[in-house]
Amino acid sequence: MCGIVGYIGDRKASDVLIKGLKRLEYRGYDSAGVALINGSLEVRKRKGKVDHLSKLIAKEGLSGNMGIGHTRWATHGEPNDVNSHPHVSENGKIAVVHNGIIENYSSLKKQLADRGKTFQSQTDTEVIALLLEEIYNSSFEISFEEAIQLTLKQIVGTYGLAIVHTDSPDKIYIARKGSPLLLGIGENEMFIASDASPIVEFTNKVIYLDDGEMATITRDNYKVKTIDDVVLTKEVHELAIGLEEIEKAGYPHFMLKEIFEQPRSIADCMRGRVVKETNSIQLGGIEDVMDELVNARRIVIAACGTSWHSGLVGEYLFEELAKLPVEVEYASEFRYRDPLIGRGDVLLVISQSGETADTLAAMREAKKRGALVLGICNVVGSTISRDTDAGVFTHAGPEIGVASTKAFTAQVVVLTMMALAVGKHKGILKDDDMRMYINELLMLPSKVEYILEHANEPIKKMASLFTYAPNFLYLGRSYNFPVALEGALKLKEISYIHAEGYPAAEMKHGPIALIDEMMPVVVIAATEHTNDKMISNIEEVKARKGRIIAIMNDANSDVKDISDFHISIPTTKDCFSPLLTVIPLQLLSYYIAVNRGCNVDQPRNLAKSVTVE
Ligand code: UD2
Ligand code: GLU
Ligand code: MG
Repeated sequence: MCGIVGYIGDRKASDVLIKGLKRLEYRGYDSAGVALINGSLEVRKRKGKVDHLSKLIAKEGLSGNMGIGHTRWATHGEPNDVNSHPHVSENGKIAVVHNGIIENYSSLKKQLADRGKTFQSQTDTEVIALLLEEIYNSSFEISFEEAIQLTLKQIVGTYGLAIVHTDSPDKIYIARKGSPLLLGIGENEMFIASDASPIVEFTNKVIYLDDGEMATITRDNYKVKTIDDVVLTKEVHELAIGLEEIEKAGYPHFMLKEIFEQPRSIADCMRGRVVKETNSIQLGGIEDVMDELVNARRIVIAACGTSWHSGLVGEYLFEELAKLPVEVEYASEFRYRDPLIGRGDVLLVISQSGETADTLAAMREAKKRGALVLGICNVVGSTISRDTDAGVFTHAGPEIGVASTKAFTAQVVVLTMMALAVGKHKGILKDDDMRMYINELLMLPSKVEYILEHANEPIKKMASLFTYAPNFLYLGRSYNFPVALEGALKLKEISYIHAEGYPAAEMKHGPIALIDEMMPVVVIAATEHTNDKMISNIEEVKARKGRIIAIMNDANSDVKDISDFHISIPTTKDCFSPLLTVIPLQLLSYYIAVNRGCNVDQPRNLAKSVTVE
């Protein structure tokens, strides 16, 4: 999920690597490290900024002309010096840097431990170093390249990998599955990186590795193969873009990049946790507290902003799938009102950064009163993730745009998995129910992908018609009521248009007075059991000349005929609907904000992580 660099040539490798790591800093990271081969393997790694690492290297010195480096965004094990990459084999000869998640890492780790291997870190990555060493040392007949292939065949998950070995001090090995890697070709020197930003100042000739491919690189040559040993001829591309564009992967803003990352981030969040083979949900983070959760009197969810909206979706999920009563509170209100919470209750706090001040305070208040305190955070090692009794990480990857998009969907995925796990544990969901839900869950990433492919252009066009609307109303029912709130918040945050979200039926009790031909009304009509009701609400708006933008699906095709605009999305179970319906709303707010010339990634007056009350 974070960054990789590598160099082999005549330059001082540590300089190239540090510079490259600094170029990758925009991605957000928690620690960094390098490994160089110069006679022996030299590793330097540090928690925190690349600057810390660079000072360490300046102090201790580090010579050599080849090596690999990494900025880490922890998924497995907290950000500290030991968990930083590179990870080294037991004999100190192999170093590995890795982006991504090894899904079957705990079973591999157990097998290696049973065979007497000792691990230094809590990372998933270290199993690669140890397994590779074991396979390579198992026979004289195996080349290092073959050992890498055999290792990768045992690995389930995603990786961008760079590997060095003191036995081949003139080679860097790389491999890719689901996490990007490219090779930069210079004059008698080669560069590798997870995106072009560290390479662009040295060369514009690059080769993009595809999934299932690996390469062996020397200073003046490279050989690309599949991991099944089929030799490939790769096209050499010319880089013709600037640094800024590279950092945003070609998107004009981080927000749009993050919206488009959602098929991937949703899959990452479910990786190793939604297990089709065993028809189960495995959330290691809450295993130990499952009994307490199952027997809880109620869950109180406390959060702020977008996380509060995901909490509201959580209420519907837990109450439907696990029959567990839930209340959702603004963290700021909860902390200041002498809340009725104690032993037998669960407080679940949700925060992207894990540092939100009010949410932290709510967590401390509930802890003091004896409740079990659980967290859902995106940032491993954050204060909330450390101070909660247990929890689940969202693994959405670093989110840079201030307006949250992929963190929201990942939070909803975690809440969904939690509700299913509790429902199963309580015996409310039977095996057949679980099978049905799991099948549907696993289809969500491709359904989100479908929406991004098919709805993006129509929404862009539609947005231009509403750029100067002074107000917006968003209506939804059931699972899509929180999505209406989230859609309105997205628009407010980045376009500065006044927008309100309402449960559709509440419209009659006030906001209907606002409706006239100037008022666009976004109607989320994609939950099957409320379809008829939504149609009545649309008619009510139309009768007052409001303009309807409908988010709908085939199960509600009548909506098409009575709306001014409609965005069609795939169908899913009602309880998973927010994960699809929110996507067009993110895009709509994005394009309206862009049309209005707003600073989308850094809206005025807002900060990414609100660490003040
Ligand atoms: C965890 C470990 C992983 C591996 C795996 C074994 C981490 C980050 N993940 O992944 O390395 O050992 O288990 O199957 O080390 N937590 C909180 N509050 C929060 C979020 C998380 O206390 O807000 C705790 C959680 O209870 C667990 C740990 O942090 O002890 C990791 O949570 P996770 O969601 O990454 O758990 P899992 O099983 O996916
Ligand atoms: N899963 C690995 C870790 O937690 C790699 C994380 C990354 O992509 O930075 O160390
Ligand atoms: Mg309730």
